[in-house]
Amino acid sequence: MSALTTPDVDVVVVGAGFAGMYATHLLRTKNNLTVQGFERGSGVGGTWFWNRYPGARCDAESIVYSYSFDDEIQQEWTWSERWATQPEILEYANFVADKIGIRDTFRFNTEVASMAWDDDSQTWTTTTAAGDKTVSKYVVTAVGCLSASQVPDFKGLSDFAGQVYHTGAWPHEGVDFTGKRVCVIGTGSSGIQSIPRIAEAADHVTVFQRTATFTVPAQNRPLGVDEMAQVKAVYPALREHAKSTAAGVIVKQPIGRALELDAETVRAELDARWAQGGPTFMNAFTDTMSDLEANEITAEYVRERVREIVQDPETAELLSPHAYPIGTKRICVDTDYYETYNRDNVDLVSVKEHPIEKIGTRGPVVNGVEYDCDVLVMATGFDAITGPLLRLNITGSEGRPLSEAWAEGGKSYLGLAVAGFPNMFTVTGPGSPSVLTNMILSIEQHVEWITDFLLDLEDAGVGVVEASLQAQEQWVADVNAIADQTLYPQAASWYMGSNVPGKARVFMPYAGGADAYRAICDEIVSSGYSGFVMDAGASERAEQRQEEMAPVV
Ligand code: N01
Repeated sequence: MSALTTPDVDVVVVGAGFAGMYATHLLRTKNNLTVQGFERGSGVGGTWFWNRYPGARCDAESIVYSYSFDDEIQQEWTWSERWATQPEILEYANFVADKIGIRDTFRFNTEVASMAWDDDSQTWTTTTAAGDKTVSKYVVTAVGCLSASQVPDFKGLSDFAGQVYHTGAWPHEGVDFTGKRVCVIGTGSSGIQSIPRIAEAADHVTVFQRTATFTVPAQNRPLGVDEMAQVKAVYPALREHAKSTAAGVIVKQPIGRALELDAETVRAELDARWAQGGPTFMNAFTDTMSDLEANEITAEYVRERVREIVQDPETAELLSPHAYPIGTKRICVDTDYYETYNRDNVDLVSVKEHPIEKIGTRGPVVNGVEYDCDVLVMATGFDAITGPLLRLNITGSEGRPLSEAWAEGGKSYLGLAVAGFPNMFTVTGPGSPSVLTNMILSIEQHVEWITDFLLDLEDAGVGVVEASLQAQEQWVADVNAIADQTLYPQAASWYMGSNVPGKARVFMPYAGGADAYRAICDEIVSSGYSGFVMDAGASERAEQRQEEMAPVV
C-alpha cells in the first residue's frame, strides 16, 4: 500500500452487539467521525442475536443490564421480568438501534476475513470474506467475549444421522423438540438454562455431564408496572450504585468473613440469598473467593440443596460439584435445573470417568454404549475473550499477526489496546473486567473512554497511537497478581482458556472490579494517557519495542 492511501472512513467498527452499537453512535455523534461497521449476523444484538436456545436469559438483572447513556431510552423501555429472556433483550437491542439510528452504518451478513495495519500509510485495511476492502485510520473491535462457539473435535460427528445444534448458533426458526429424543452435551450456563426447557418439550433427554456445575435459582418473577415506575423514578441513582460496585450490578453487601461468623448467621445469610435468587448469592461473605475453607462453606450449602431437591441419591451425588471452588467457574443461574432430574424423561450420564468416545450415527458413544437420539445439542461453550479477536486475522505493525503476539495468551494494556497494533481499540478485551461484570456497564465505560481518547488525539493532531510494550507487560503482571489473590486460577475454566485444546492457560479478565478499574482508566487520562506512545514513526516504535524486549541485566 502506498503512503498516499486515503482512508475510506475514519473508523471501522466490527460487531453490532451492545458494544458496536454504542461505539458507532458515539463515534458519529460525539466525535463526528465517519464509521463503517461490519456484522456477520443479519441484525444487531451480538450475543443475544446468536444465543436463541430455549431458556436463554440474562443473569444480570434487567433493570441494570441495559444502556444508561440516554435517559429517554431508559424511560421509554419497560422490562417485563426480573431476568430478561433472550427475545426481550434482542427486542431491546433493536429498539435502541432504531432510536439511535445506527443500522445504516453497518454492513450485515458480512464476515470480516482480515484486518491489517500498514506502517507506511498508517491505516488499517479491513477485508471481508467476499474480498471487499475498507481502509480506515482506526479500528474498534466490538466482537464480544463469548461469540466464538466451541465444538469439541468429536470423532464421527459428521456421520451423525440427526440434527446438531450449538447453543451459541441456534436456528432463528427455533427447534421443535416435540416427540424427539435429545442428547445434550455440556452443563455450563447454556446447558443449565436449556435442559429444563428442552425436557418440557421433548420425548426424552439424556444429559452428558463431565463436570458438575454450581448453580443457584434465579427466583425469576414479573416486574410490575408500579415496580418499573419506581425504578425509572430513581434510575440515575441506581446506575450510580451499579457503577460503585465491583460487578457493576445491584448488590446486597456481604455481611463479613464466613470464617469469622457463627454457623447460624452464615446459614441464615445463605438461606436468605438462595431465596432471593441470582448471583448475589456469591456475595454473602468477603472471603468466599479468596479462602478455600470459606469457599467450602458456600459450596457445601449448594450441595446440600442438591441432595434436598434431587430425589434419586445417585443422581444427586453426580450433580454435586466437587471439582472446583464455587465461583471460580462462572456461577450459573437457573430455573428448575436440579428439579428437572426428577422427571421420568430425563437421564444423566457422567462422562467424567468415561469420556465421550465418539459420536455414532445414532448418538454419543460412552463406555461402549451408543445413546440414540434425533437431536444433539452442543452446550459446549466458547473460545472465550481472545477467540473472537483471533478469528479476525489481525496483523499489526511490521505484519505481525495477533496470534503470534498472543501465543502466550491474550496480552493488552487495560484490555483496551495491544502493543504493536497501532490505532486499534478493543472493547472489553483481555485484561479488562468484562465477563466478571455487568457487560453493558463495562461496555459503556470502555466505549466512552475510547471515544474521549480519540477526541483528545484528534484535537492534538496525533496520527498514530499505540500501547507501549512496557505498560502492557506491567498491566498483564497486575492482572495476574490480582487473579492470584483469588481462587479463580484453581478451576479449569474458560476464564483460564482451559476449555480450548492448545490455548495458553492464563486468567484473562481483570478481577479487581469494575469500580477499581474505572478509577485506573480515569487516572490514566489525568496522567496524559501514560502507557501510550503517540506519533512515534513506525521505525521508532519498532526500536522502542526492541529496547523494551531487551533482557534486563
Ligand atoms: O459454556 P461453558 P456455556 N465432553 O464453557 C462441557 C455465558 N452465558 O455456553 O466443565 C463433555 O460454561 C463442559 O464440561 P467441563 C456465561 O458467562 C451466560 O454454558 O469443561 N463435555 C461444560 O459443562 C457462561 O459462563 C448466560 O468439564 C464437554 C460445557 O460443555 C459462558 O457464557 C447463559 C466437552 C461448556 O460450558 C459459557 O457458558 C449462557 C466434552 N468434550 C451462557 N467439551 C447467562 O445467563 C465441553 N464440555 C447470561
